[in-house]
Amino acid sequence: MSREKRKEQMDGPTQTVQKNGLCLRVWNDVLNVPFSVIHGEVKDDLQKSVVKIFGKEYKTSRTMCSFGDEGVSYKFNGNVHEARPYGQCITSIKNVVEELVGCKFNFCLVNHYTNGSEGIGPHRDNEPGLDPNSPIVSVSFGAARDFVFKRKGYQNYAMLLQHGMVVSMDPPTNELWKHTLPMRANCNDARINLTFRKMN
Ligand SMILES: O=C(O)CCC(=O)C(=O)O
Ligand SMILES: [Mn+2]
Repeated sequence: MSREKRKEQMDGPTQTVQKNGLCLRVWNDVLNVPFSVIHGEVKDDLQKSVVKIFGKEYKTSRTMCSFGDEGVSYKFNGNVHEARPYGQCITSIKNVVEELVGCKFNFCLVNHYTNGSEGIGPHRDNEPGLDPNSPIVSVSFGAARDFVFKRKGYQNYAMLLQHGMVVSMDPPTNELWKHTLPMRANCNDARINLTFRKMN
């Protein structure tokens, strides 16, 4: 990436959203990491996770793994994800993200969706230890997918998450709004999402 392009990105987000507690900063096409490179770094660590729905346990169709500073772990749906050390590619992405957003992160959750038959239902990131005062930053690679924010009594807010896009979900977004990656029958390609988080 040219110095001019990088400087332009460091000057500010491509788009900001500020309404009804939905506070987003969006940088388009800010990371020129090929899908194959990020996939190559995480593929051996990806595993299905177990979720509990009405007391019954199911395996997720998407696969996940996590990376973080030494000693950091993350509870997700009752599963403890021990953070593995960041690889080279995630380290370089983390450095760019921290510079863009202006915060430091100590944990990165990775989700891999094989195609549009895999998604994630409406939820808040409300796992114990997650710092409520820190942004949660989503970075997308591969297939473009719709991403929808929902809050009772308000109109949904939908956006398309495209390869190389960085979205900072700033407080109080995660407190007030749920987010979901709906299934899409017409999507045949894989997608990887990284979310950078701060755990206390
Ligand atoms: O894949 C995405 O864009 C969202 C992932 C997500 O919301 C999560 O892991 O909590
Ligand atoms: Mn989430």
